[in-house]
Amino acid sequence: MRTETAPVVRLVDYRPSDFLIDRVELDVRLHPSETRIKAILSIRPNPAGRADAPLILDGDELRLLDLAVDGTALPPDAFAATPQNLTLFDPPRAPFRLTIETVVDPSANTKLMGLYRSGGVYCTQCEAEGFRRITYFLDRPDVLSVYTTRIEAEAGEAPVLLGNGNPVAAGAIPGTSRHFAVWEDPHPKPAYLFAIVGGRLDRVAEPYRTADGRDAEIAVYVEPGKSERAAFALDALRRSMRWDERVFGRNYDLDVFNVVAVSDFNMGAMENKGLNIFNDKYVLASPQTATDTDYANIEAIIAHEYFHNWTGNRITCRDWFQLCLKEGLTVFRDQEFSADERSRAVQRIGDVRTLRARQFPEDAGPLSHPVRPTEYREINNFYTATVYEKGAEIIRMLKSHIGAADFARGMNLYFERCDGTAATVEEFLACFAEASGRDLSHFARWYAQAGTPRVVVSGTYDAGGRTYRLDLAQSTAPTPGQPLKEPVVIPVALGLVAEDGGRLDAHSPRVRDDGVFVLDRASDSILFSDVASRPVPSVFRGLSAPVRVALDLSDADLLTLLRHDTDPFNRWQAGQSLATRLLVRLAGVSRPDGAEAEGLAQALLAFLRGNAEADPAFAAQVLSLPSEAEIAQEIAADVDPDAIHRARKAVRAHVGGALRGELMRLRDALASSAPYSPDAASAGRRSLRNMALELIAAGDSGAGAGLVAAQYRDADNMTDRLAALAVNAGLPPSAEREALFQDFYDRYRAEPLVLDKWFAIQAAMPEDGTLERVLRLMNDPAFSITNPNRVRSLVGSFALNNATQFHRADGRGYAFLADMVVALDGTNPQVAARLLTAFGTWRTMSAERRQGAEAALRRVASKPDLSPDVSDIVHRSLG
Ligand code: 0A1
Ligand code: ZN
Repeated sequence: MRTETAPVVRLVDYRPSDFLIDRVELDVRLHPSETRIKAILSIRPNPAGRADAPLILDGDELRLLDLAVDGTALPPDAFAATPQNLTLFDPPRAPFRLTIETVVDPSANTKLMGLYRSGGVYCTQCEAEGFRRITYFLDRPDVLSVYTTRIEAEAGEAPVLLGNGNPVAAGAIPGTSRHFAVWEDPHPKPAYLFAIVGGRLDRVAEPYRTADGRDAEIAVYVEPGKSERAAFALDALRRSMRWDERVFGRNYDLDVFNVVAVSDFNMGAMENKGLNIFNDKYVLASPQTATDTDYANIEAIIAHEYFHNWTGNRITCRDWFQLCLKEGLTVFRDQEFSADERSRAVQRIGDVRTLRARQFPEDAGPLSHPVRPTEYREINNFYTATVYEKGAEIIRMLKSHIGAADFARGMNLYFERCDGTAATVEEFLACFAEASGRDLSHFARWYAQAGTPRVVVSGTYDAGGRTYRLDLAQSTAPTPGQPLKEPVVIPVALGLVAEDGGRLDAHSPRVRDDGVFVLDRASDSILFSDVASRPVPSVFRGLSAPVRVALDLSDADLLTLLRHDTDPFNRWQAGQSLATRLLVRLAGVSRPDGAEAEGLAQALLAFLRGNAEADPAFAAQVLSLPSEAEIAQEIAADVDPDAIHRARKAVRAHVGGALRGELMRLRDALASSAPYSPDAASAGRRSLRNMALELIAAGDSGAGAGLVAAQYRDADNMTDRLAALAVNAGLPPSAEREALFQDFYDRYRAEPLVLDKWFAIQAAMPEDGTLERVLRLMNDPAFSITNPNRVRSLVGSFALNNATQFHRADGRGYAFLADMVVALDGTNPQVAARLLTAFGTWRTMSAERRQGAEAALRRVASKPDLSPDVSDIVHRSLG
């Protein structure tokens, strides 16, 4: 076990490694409890390092069996081995070969880092610092090596043996029941991209010829009997590869590309070179077991991991502070892929919803950090929404700031210049500065400054002078360690909309032809001339920067935008702003009157009549009210989740009642008798039908119950059946309601990924008995505390999707989560630490809730032997 107070690692302390490892030859003999690893490392002093330094290799819970330098055993006083380090006090100052033999126990590895077993399959997870749990190594991303890996196992236990790179040899080991495979990866890579897999797996595969003429085979490996559920992932992989060729000019660079699905995995998936390992939730899909959302997630994550082959693998990170270099850029790439494959507007709305739901609160709370942090105690805790999602927003802004053509030139320069290296954010930005001929030093502040900027916008029309002035002012609140903030470079995509929806030919020399104005100081104004009538400003189209916008438009102006804006994102935003304003107001009264939602209801009705059938996916987004968490963010202090829930419920009930006729009509019009297809258009129709069901039930639970029962029974796919079950969860308590849950359980008792949905829906029920329900479900045979997907579905859903019950005024929700974190910390600290981040908004809650949350956090902090992961989060949360 590592110690509780891990030392702080600082960006300013970066030094090149004193040694380099050019080649790694591994021989892994798989065994359930005693896997032996022989590593031969070709080491040389780094000319950029210190000449007289000892060689200190990283380890983590390792046991050394054997050690030799150039084939000769070392005298005991020449080295020291602990579970955490292997030190050679005075290593050769010329190239040498170091042979290390270690032994590990994959079955006992509950942290799921390094080599472990998942459902009998051997697999590895090495990012960020897992390779050191396999052998002693310079486990840092700027040490790049070529790897040859020999894997040996019982042929019966692990008939499939996979490694990075290309397969070069395989066969039985005569006279034994064992066999072996040898894999060679010609591309130098850091240890975090190493992977092996061994097990019984089924395979689906197809040939792939790259645009530049390489013949490769792409394959997906899954649990035996599930190969039909791998077809969609394989299809998504092929489409991702074509897209990267077409849009970024990137070709694949090995003879095989393998994806393996495992059922125990801490994160979503991992981009190991040529051997991606996935949480099976993001691979397996069939119409009967996966929802439209699952299909979309699978497509996006398959693309994300594949795109890492260039942004992450061919060009990797110099150190972990540069994590956004690969993650922000790769998220941007996968978002663009999904936008091209599906609907750009709906994709953007979804991405912004995620940004606001996860990143904005993170950046407003105690865990706020810059996209490129300057220090960390535990790197696992920095795989955050800020690094990923805000990191992607920075790339999006970079593109709009310098323009698409210069952005493309900059990307090409980056791929050319940095290929094969471990790069920094500075090197990345230098490519775009050079390609565009612009100084990006001010833009770079986005990487260093934490917090969500707030931009206040106001407009003044002068009818006599036919001018319109927009005043913009930016500010950013202090964040931990950053009391003072500077202005950042904010691209503002904007336009003016005439009150009657007609065209307005307004001009300002400060707005570019593409409609972007760049706000790069604390405040600025734009003067438009030739403005024929009072306009309605449409600002931050497509949310052109990750900021909060304060623009006090009247309800009438918002209705104009909802009706007439040419930017679909801002049409949607106008509806959300209208609803948010109402919900915040109603959350402030003890008995919210749903009738106050009549204006909103009429606006939505008019919108539906004009748009629903033309673009159902978009219409579903317009109908979907801001979440309780979004309303809480808007209120920002002394939050009472019960009041927010009541307000939202009243508004939904009124809207559902007022729109009932139109919603019923739409449900019929959108019904389909065609067999299920996961394509975006079909999914869009289902999403609007199911949104309609939700609203109808909110308006009239009796009518809702009837529709729910029928849809649940008749559904031929998981999307519709689960949507019915989710609406069922919101109906008043009854025996019928529980019977439906029981039916779902009985149908899917053999399908863990489907039961995860069942756990998640129940854990999110906004009623008093939910905590008891969750405690009961933890004893269900389908639940397992060692499987991260189960834990996230039940405990994670309770903490993150159930504001009224997690933030119970009596503190029992907090106490429960604290108990879970403490219980899990002993087996899987990464999952425990991630659950604990649910406390991130505790300081914004009402006083009694703050008390309960603080007590729970202090109780966690007081436990002896906390992991560095949990210790880091709990202390920052309290700090
Ligand atoms: N690089 C992966 C994310 C990842 C990070 C750490 C892990 O360790 C448990 C696993 C995966 C990605 O961006 O997909
Ligand atoms: Zn990634």
